[in-house]
Amino acid sequence: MKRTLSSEAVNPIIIIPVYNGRDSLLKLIHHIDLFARYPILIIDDGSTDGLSEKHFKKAIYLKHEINRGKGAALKTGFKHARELGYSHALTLDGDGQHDPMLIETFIEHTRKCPNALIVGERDLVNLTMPLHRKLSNNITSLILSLRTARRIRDSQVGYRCYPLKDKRLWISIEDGFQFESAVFFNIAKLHLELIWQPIPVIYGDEDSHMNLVVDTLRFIRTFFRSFMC
Ligand SMILES: Nc1nc2c(ncn2[C@@H]2O[C@H](COP(=O)(O)OP(=O)(O)O)[C@@H](O)[C@H]2O)c(=O)[nH]1
Ligand SMILES: [Mg+2]
Repeated sequence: MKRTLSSEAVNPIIIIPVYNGRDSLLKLIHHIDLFARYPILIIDDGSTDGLSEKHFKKAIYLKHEINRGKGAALKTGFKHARELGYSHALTLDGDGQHDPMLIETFIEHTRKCPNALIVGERDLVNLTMPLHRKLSNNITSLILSLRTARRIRDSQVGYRCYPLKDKRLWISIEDGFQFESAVFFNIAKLHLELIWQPIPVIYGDEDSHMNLVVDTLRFIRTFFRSFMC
């Protein structure tokens, strides 16, 4: 029988992984403060752009001494949040592509279904996204859907709300961008519920840190690993 947390047990923290994106991160935190009143945990993944603890009055700031990847940063954040007693982690990208106005909508889903993973769903067909990112997002979403026998609508999006209680959801060998795709294998294995929340994505002229060749090869490795563990 699935164990259900009561809604009073929902005690979320916002986690933002960042790598060399100081200015957009500071702008984002200012926006979050306008829309949501949750504690914020920043995981600085070895930034070299001068980001430091002194930039934050209220947010908790943790730093990896060297760049270890988005997945590694998220896992550091989840572990820390869990140790501090938080039940859920709302994650969003530090580059301002995720609208903080929707944080409360994600948390509302979590309050109704505390064991579910809530995932943002971008319009991957019509979105004005760089072509290689659009292709990569659509192809990995299709492959993951076939592999998990679940409809994976947006496999790489970073706007999510994770339940932290059962570590098996977010313990993964993946340290890079593939972490967010690998989580869907865990969802399928654990038979957890997935809730999709449509989100707009604000694409400006910022670059993607993803490398088409390297990250595609890593995704293929993630796919094969899913048969082994
Ligand atoms: N911790 C960590 N986060 C990263 C790294 N690279 C990117 N990010 C974060 O991941 C988010 C998504 O990366 P981004 O390059 O914007 O990807 P895209 O918008 O999906 O093409 C960024 O906003 C950062 O917050 C990294 O090396 N380490
Ligand atoms: Mg981005």
